[in-house]
Formats: sequence, C-alpha cells, structure tokens
Amino acid sequence: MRSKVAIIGAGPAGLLLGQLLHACGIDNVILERQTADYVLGRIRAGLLEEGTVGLLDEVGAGQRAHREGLIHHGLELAFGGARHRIDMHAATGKTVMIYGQTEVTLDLMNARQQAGLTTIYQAADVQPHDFDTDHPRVSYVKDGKAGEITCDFIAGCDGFHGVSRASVPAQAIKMFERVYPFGWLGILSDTPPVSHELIYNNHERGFALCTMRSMHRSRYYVQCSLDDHIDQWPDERFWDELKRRLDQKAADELITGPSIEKSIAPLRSFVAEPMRFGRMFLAGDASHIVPPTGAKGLNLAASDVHYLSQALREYYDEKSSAGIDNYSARALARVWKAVRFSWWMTSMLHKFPDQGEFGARIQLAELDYLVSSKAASTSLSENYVGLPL
Ligand code: FAS
Ligand code: PHB
Repeated sequence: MRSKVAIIGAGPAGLLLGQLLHACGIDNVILERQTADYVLGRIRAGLLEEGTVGLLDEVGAGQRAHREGLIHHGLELAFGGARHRIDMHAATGKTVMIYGQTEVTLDLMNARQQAGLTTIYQAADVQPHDFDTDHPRVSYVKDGKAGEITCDFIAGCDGFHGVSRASVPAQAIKMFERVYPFGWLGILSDTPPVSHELIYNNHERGFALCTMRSMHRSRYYVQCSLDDHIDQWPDERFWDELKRRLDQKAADELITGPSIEKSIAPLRSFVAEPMRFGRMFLAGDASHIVPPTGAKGLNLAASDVHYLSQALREYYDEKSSAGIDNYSARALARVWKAVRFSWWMTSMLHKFPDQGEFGARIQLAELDYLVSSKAASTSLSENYVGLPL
C-alpha cells in the first residue's frame, strides 16, 4: 500500500492529524494496534482549550462538542478551608470546554469514516523503517498477514509507550523527565457535579480535583500513593477521602454514587527532543507527557498536529521544506511552556512526601498570592485557557 503519510496511532493526535491532512488533500493511512472500541474505552482527558475546539471545527468534527460541551469561564482553587474563584474569561477573554476525550475520539473516528479514509485497527508489530532516507515505510501484521505502507512521511502518534520514539537511535534523541512521587485515583459516576466549575483542592491529606463530563456525570480525582492498588479503594473509601479533602460546603453538597470507572494513573513530566527524525515526526504523548493537573496533555497533542499538518501542506503545496524543518522547534516552544505550567500547578497543589512544614506554607503562600493578585491570576488564566497556537 502507498500513502503520502503513514500515521501510527489512532488516539486524538493521530485521528486529528489524519483529518487535518485530509482537509489539505494529503492522503494518509492510520495504523492502530488496538480495536476502535478499546481506544474509546480509555477514560482520560476532559478539558479542551478554544484552540483545540477550533481545530475540531476546522475538520468538521466539532458540531457535537458545541452541542454537548460545557463552556467554563472560571475555576476555583480551594485551600485553608475556603474556595476562591479565578475568572479566566475576565482576565483573557477566553473560555475552556468540558468535553471528554472519549467524545473527541469518537467524533474524529466518525469524521474519518465519513471521509472514507483508511484506518487499520488491530495492526500488530507495527514498525517504522528507513525514516532517515527519502523512502520511509511502515511494516505491520494484520490477521496474521504481513503488510507494508510505503510513504513520504511517518507521523508517530502512538503515545508514551509507542514504537515510534523507541525506533529512534539513542544518540539521536534526548529525553527530559520528572516522575512525581504520587498518582491520581480517578472515578467516574453518574451523579451531578458538586459545582458547575472545576475545583482544584490543596489539602494536608493530599490533592483532590472536582470535575465533570456533563451536569449528570461527575469525574473526581484524589492524589494517592504509587503503592496503592485500585482494589484497595472501594467506592465508599474514595468518597470518604474525597469529602475529607474538600471545603465544608463542597463536602456537604457532594452527591455520591456507584463508580462506572475507576483507575489510577502515574504522573510524570517528560519531553523527548527533537520531534523530527528525517522523515518521521513525533506528535502528542509519543513526544511529551504532562501531569494532568494543568489539563494540557490532549491540548498539546492538538497543537502538535496543527503545526505538523501546516508544515506538510507547505511541503506539498508550496514545495517548501521550511515548515517541516521548523516543526520540532515550533512545537517544542509551546510544549515546554505547557510542561512548565503543568509542573507548577502540580507542585503547588499536591502533598509531596519531603516538602515538610516549610514547603506546605510556601504552597499556601503561593495560592494566597494567586487569588489576591490580578497579575498572578491572569498568568494562571492565560496558561490554563491555552497559550496562542
Ligand atoms: P494516546 O496514547 O491517546 O494514543 C496513542 C495511540 O497509539 C493509542 O490508541 C495506542 O493504542 C496506539 N499505539 C501505541 N503503540 C502502538 C503501536 N506500536 N502500533 C500502533 N498503534 C500504537 N490529559 C489531560 O489533558 N487531562 C487528563 O485528565 C488526562 N488524564 C489521563 C489519564 C491517563 C491514564 C493517561 C494515560 C493520560 C491522560 N491524559 C490526560 C493525557 C492524555 O489525554 C493524552 O495527552 C492524550 O491521550 C494524547 O493523545 P495521543 O498523543 O493521541 O496519545
Ligand atoms: C478531567 O475532566 O478529567 C480533568 C480536567 C482538568 C484536569 C484534569 C482532568 O486538570
């Protein structure tokens, strides 16, 4: 099989890239190792920046998000027993949208199917080859039969544990990493959210986040130990711990119910540089990971593929390599700012085992400064709603 671009991975990065390239008339094939249902079954991000929604609109996949997504103008920070609202819209003129990654992925899968584009699911042993030559190719096995895609370019959109980054020679790539000494235990429940906006809680027992997927489906997270196992967290224990970390009003108003999903995710900051290796590009989690505290992971995947699709359009339409030559530097400039912001939010809101009383006081001072300074809250707001693409 021949295609201009072979995309590895049918998560948000791969699917959005596929549609952006299609919109420019650049044919592409996606190779995904799982089934579509498996991809849709992963409960992950929930918050979209305006830029990400704009990209969904650009590829004609934003209609349902506009119908069902919740527009938020602000968020609350809770510490010392009180909640403080940050009016992000007043500070930036922008809003964020609550719309689950599962829904984004489904909308992009439907758009791809309507466009008649090829996605090879359950592709095993996917392997990029010869991306340091002008004739890259990707081999795979489907239903026990060997297959190959010859292409002009390979897009590695295969997430943190994918094959693309792993295929780059060690001397050609530099990795930066910080692993956090805790995880996030997340629960999904068909209960009304405790508040109409998100509440980020700094508490002496640990971080907690109140978010949602709709006004009838809530998503909550509590910081947990990396040694914890999901079996140690029956629903009752989760709700009790969440209540202990919330301010009194939220604890009193919290509506609990049976979990429909419960999982523990480790937290890390990770960046691989560069994001281009000859005719293979990395995008999304294949290249970088952020702790979800800043709600940046999915949104960074979107900005990466926005830049990559522009670069490839320039290559084919204007016969210019300027865009692909600059892709890595352009994407990393935005990635590192989001990595910094996610690290900063995580450092301010979580209980670190070695922080001591001094560290706890510094966190509270930073939070107190944030909610009492226009400049500080504006800085948080412009990063949270998303820096310009
Ligand atoms: P993805 O990992 O989503 O997709 C990669 C795809 O490539 C997958 O479908 C995978 O099956 C496929 N693949 C992997 N190896 C392959 C191979 N060898 N061959 C073919 N296909 C292969 N972000 C937030 O903003 N907020 C959150 O709350 C949040 N929560 C998260 C919770 C968890 C448990 C995880 C893991 C991530 C979370 N994230 C969150 C980040 C997440 O949303 C990612 O940023 C987002 O999925 C990035 O999308 P992709 O880059 O497409 O990577
Ligand atoms: C979510 O809704 O899953 C979510 C929202 C904001 C975050 C992290 C997760 O910072």
